[in-house]
Amino acid sequence: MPQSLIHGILDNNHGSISRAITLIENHQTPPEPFLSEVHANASNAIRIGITGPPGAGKSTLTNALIETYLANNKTVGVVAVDPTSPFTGGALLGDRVRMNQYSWDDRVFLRSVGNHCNLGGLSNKAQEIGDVLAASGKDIIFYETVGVGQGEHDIMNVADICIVILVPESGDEIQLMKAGLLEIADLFVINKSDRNGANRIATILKNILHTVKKADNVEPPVFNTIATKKDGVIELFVGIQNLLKSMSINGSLEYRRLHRYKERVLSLIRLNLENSFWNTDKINQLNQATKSLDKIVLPPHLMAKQLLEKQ
Ligand SMILES: Nc1nc2c(ncn2[C@@H]2O[C@H](COP(=O)(O)OP(=O)(O)OP(=O)(O)O)[C@@H](O)[C@H]2O)c(=O)[nH]1
Ligand SMILES: [Mg+2]
Repeated sequence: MPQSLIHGILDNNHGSISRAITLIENHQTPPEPFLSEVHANASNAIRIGITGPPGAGKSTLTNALIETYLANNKTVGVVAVDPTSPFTGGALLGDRVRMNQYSWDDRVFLRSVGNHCNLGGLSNKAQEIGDVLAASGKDIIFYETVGVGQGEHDIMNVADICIVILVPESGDEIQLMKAGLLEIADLFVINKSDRNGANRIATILKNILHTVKKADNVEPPVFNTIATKKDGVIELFVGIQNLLKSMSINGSLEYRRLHRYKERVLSLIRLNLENSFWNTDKINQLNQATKSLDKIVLPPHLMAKQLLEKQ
């Protein structure tokens, strides 16, 4: 990766940012000086995860929040992660974000990425992409991802705070509990509050949050919005900023960032060890041994031991 690309990113050149993200998406590990430069310049951005069911209004709400952050002199990057599409280099997924009014605005950078069926890999990439955006000077980075029951847990590991968006139709008490959303949400939004049942679901949710305390004992606030009319967006913005402030004071923001750093190191080590372990010989041995069920003679732990001891 040429030095000019790094300079481009640090100068907030959106073409350079885009090229760097494509390199990351295409599994090309950027060279060490690049990563160091990016990391050295990437510490201050706030990373906000936004998840919720398909069509809940995540993009519309993100769009409205972008406007509010811009009005408060903050610059914004958005990474929309589409768990149903493979990586495409970002070109085809653009319409999913539906925020093209910012194409020529150098205060806002938007990018869609696919999932590539590998959430461990995805969260590393999503973090590297976040680092690039942070190094370009973006103050706020949104990760939008469709919450379909599991993937959001992984993508949420990349954010400082997580916003879960529900709609009045999001179901009864039991469904909310089952969805496992309580543990990941720092803040809830009931969007489409122009529809029937918005107050009802907000009340149910608040009751649940009051009785089921999270590990950190903090009760996530609940906001009602109508994203299409920008109703409730200022209140949500203030809620986010207050949450960040209290997390910064009580140390949980620092704790999460440290945890994230450690997880990244651990996952890179895992990746590295696996890559250096497997060679054609070992892959062949495992494939031979697992050709059919009646070919299997060793219990799994002995098979693993044999492979581990192989030179
Ligand atoms: N009535 C109503 N419609 C809304 C509201 N917010 C968003 N919508 C509409 O809901 C539809 C989906 O909105 P998106 O913002 O694309 O939802 P999304 O969650 O990003 O969707 P995916 O990324 O496809 O999962 C659009 O037609 C929006 O105009 C709202 O507050 N009220
Ligand atoms: Mg969307």
